Amino acid sequence: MSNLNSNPIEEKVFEAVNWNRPTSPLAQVFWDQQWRQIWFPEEIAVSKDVKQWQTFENQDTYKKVFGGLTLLDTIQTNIGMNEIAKYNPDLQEKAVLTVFGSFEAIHAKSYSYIFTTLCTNTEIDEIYSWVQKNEYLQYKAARISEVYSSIQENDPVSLWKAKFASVMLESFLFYSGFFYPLYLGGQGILRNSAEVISLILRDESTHGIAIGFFAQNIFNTFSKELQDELKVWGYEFLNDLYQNEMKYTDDIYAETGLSREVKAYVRYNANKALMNLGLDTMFPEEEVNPIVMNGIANTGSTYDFFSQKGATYAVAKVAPITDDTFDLSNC
Ligand code: MN3
Ligand code: MN3
Repeated sequence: MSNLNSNPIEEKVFEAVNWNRPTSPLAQVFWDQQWRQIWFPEEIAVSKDVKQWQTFENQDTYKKVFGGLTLLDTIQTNIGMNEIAKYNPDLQEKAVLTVFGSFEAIHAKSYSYIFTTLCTNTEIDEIYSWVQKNEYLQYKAARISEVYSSIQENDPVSLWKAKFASVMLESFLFYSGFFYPLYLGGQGILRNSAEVISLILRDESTHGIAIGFFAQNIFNTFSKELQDELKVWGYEFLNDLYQNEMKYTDDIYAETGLSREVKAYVRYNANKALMNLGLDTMFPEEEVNPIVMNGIANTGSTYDFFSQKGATYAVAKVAPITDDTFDLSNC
């Protein structure tokens, strides 16, 4: 009973989220956008891919790609969004991050839906066991999770680092995996599975931009000295993950002869991740396979992001995200 009479000075005051007074400039916009994008894997007829799958020659790479993506989305659900939302001081951003976390759970589950449609139980068990054994996959999971798990209460530096790591995961590290279904889907191969990936990719684009924006808001409060120090940390972190990603790509794409093209796409997305964080790009511009670049444009949906701001809520059939989609200068 003594706890009830503890010193009032030590008592935590619980604050209620108040959406009537904006406390984070774009929280409402990101909230609306994420809900507008709601989708479930079962809405996509992956079973139409079964026939092509039976004669598809690079099943091994395809399964590994999806196994790797499942691990990253599992971490993003259970550690990433949970930890970042927990320590993020702004209550509106916290709500947005929690919603993002729910979508991560949908992503992680959607690969299982594809597996269960295309693969036997034995094959599925083999993939999940491969995930636990692949050193490059485990390495990136460990590096990202470590930053997520190091956030301290009332410590904006560790929170910024976690948001940096989240953007690395969502805008950069997923793309060695996204490449393959987009590359195939763009050529009419396993198109329905590619459609699922394009829906995940659309969510990740929103997350990368939102979390990058939230990270920039923290970064801008730091002194020039601290910013410089954190930039060094950030580029080193990215470079370490990049070296690992090159080995991962060689490992899983060996049988396809596509490694070189996947790597170009990975570098392109590493630059995009840096841009989301308001930092200078790191890799020179190079050509990316146009089939993959058109991967999301081919999904046949239509929609426009910020132009719908303030419009009546509608569950629209949504569409490709392009470089112009999240032009924050319009807000
Ligand atoms: Mn995800
Ligand atoms: Mn995400």
